[in-house]
Amino acid sequence: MAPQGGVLKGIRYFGLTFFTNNHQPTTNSNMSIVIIRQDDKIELWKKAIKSVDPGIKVFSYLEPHNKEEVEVALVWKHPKGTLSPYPNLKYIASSGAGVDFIFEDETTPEKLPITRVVDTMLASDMSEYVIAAIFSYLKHLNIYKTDQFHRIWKPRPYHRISDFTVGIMGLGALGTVLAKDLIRFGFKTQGWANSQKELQGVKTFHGKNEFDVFLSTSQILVCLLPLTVETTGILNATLFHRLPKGAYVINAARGGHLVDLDLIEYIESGHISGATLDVFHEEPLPTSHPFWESEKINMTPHYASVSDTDSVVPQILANYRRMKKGQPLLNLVSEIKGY
Ligand code: NDP
Ligand code: OXD
Repeated sequence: MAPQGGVLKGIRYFGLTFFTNNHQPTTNSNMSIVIIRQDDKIELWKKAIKSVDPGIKVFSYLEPHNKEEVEVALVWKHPKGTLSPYPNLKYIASSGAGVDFIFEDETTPEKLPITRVVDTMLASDMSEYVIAAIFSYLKHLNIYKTDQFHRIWKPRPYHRISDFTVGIMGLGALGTVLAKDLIRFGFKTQGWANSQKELQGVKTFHGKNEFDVFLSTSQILVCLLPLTVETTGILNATLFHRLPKGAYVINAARGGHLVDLDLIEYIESGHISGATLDVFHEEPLPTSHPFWESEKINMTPHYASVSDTDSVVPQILANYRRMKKGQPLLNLVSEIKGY
């Protein structure tokens, strides 16, 4: 594997998998949540939290507030170093499914539990995105659009659902929902995970030993893995080589999974027929990046599925209440697995 860009350089795993005695619940009603993110959605999240529980104090990290009162940091791609000024944090909540950006921040306070989003809407949105990408590829929709601009009338080989096996890397919250949806459409569906799975109608593989067989039979490969030390750079030349000739690749997980230049090389050689990419090493993707020039790469701006505040805020607040009562937090990230 050839990790690209040192995505997880300085990765650190946190030491707690549940809410322990180190973090006793507090009865101090002055305690609050801080929202730390760099996009323009802080007010949206504040409003959504307030609409469910008007009594909770919620601050943007950019507005004046007492940092000592803050118990929970609700984060999404926070600027590095912005968590350390909070001395009384009880846990860090990612407002998305991924937590890689928290591990990447070497200044994140140690020994704090991390929670993430596990949400049915997030999962069904992802499934819709991947299925849209698959059908666009199968029916050559992007190619016909380009042909249209050049006034070209050229029917391409006809593809049917029954012609393809879709392989999903990652059979977690998102991969499982996608697998079930693909089965409903009639796709031959298989998946690969760390641990053994049983999923009706899905051929399942697990671990390094079964990876090659999984790859060699996946004509459409979808990456829905978390970004960890193990999975960084996993979509590389060795993997592409093992896919059947003409395979199509969809990466909707993280840019750090992909070795960009290996993909370009394999697309140019014809071994990989094309790709749909939603995530990139650097977002927004720099205008000088070669992906912009490739007709066989379809890109979306990290938009495959986005946490919906109405759907997600109740679980954020449920965890907040659990923390207050000293109960174990839900949707914890495992310190051992790193996801
Ligand atoms: P989960 O943690 O629920 O599932 C992860 C899956 O990957 C599990 O099945 C796990 O196996 C498997 N896995 C992890 N490491 C390995 C490994 N080394 N080898 C084999 N299998 C492995 O995550 P989600 O499904 O909730 O989300 C997946 C990722 O999708 C997120 O981490 C995020 O990066 C990305 N994402 C992207 C979005 C977008 O808009 N582009 C939106 C939301 C999420 P096991 O089950 O055995 O543990
Ligand atoms: C997520 C994402 O991890 O949006 O939720 O990428």
